[in-house]
Amino acid sequence: MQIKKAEFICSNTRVDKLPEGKLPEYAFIGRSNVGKSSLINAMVGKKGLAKTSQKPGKTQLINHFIINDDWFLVDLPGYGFAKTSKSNREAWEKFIRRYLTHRDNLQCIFVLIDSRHEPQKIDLEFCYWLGERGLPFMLVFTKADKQSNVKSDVNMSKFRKALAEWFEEIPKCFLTSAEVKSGCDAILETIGDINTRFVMPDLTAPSDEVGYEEGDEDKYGDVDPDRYRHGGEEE
Ligand SMILES: Nc1nc2c(ncn2[C@@H]2O[C@H](COP(=O)(O)OP(=O)(O)OP(=O)(O)O)[C@@H](O)[C@H]2O)c(=O)[nH]1
Ligand SMILES: [Mg+2]
Repeated sequence: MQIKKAEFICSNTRVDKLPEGKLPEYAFIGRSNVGKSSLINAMVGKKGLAKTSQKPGKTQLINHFIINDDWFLVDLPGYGFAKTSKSNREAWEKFIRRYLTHRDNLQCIFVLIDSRHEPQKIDLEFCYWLGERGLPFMLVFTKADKQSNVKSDVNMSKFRKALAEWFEEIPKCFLTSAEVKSGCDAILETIGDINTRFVMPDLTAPSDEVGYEEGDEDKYGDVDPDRYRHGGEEE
């Protein structure tokens, strides 16, 4: 797929304030610092579209980008960010999980995994969580330029093997590097394929099932959208 246009739309913490789900949507998720924002920039060929940083915890909101006026690409905050309080982490997890389970136009969740490491419990558990809910996902191994292909292949195989204990069918895997832009075209081809089969969800269905609880909004009170909004300078 050729990328002709890639634009930032908005940053959110609330599922009921997201852009209307009329287009197919794809989300990037994974541990903090795994390279989600960098890979989005590499895929669309626009450095600085999604904000990146050497410090984990850069992306803190649900960030929507529209690609070719045709589909949404979503950059999510990373999980497993150690430098935050337990209650803050739980609040984040809650809003991300709510997004993943309530976004009807979400076609595929790309789970990013650092190809340099052996399977990590936190990544495996997140995949199990998606599997239990029947949410469609694929695996994207990142930072392949940092070690030999042999090492990446070994780690990818180990991860697939660990998943095979739980899953009958192992999801599709991609090996990527944002640095040398490898693996990006394969992901874009897959997205292009899925786009051709997209059926718009019933947007008139009642949206009162999002399940907000009183006071939820306050839990995200320390998020300053101006600080975390995308589209600014790369650090
Ligand atoms: N060598 C190399 N470095 C990468 C690659 N992808 C990302 N990085 C670096 O890893 C760091 C984290 O990248 P980000 O894209 O900000 O990671 P993220 O997953 O969006 O992080 P959070 O938003 O904090 O969850 C940055 O210093 C990037 O330059 C890659 O493919 N190769
Ligand atoms: Mg990020």
